[in-house]
Amino acid sequence: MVVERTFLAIKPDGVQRGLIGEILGRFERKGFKLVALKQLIPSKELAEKHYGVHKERPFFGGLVDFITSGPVVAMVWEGDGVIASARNMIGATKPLEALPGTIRGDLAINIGRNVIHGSDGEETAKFEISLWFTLDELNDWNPSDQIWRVEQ
Ligand code: IDP
Ligand code: MG
Repeated sequence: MVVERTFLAIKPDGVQRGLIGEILGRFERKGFKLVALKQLIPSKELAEKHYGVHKERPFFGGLVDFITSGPVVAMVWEGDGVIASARNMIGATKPLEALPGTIRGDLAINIGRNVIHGSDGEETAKFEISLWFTLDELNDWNPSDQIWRVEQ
């Protein structure tokens, strides 16, 4: 069993719309473990690195302006299969195509304001966690109900 970690971030629209509790609650109830959490207004440099893979796309400038426009809630979540599972819980990039029951399917309508970011694979998760957090911000801990979360 390989325990994974993923990077998730509630984007400025999710923070401004008061959706932090709703979103955190979904990952908590699922059974994943929160190992890092902070609110910050990302610098342009951080935003450009984070979305570097999209730098040739026409929406890149607007995306960087948006993500640096206000507070973001940055998180690291841990658990079996958390990278793919979080992507499933987030839903499709285009909120109108995201299934009901997913975060974007339930809470968003606009591709440029789709509430949350989630790492899309193992390498991306590693890169994004180290971009947004220092090692000492990642907490190793065991929830008292851990026995109910993992395969026996
Ligand atoms: P993802 O967030 O589902 O991984 P990506 O394709 O990696 O989607 O795109 C990153 C972010 O860039 C999206 O979440 C969305 O906010 C924004 N984005 C992607 N495609 C478009 C577009 O065509 N117009 C405007 N914004 C876009
Ligand atoms: Mg992506």
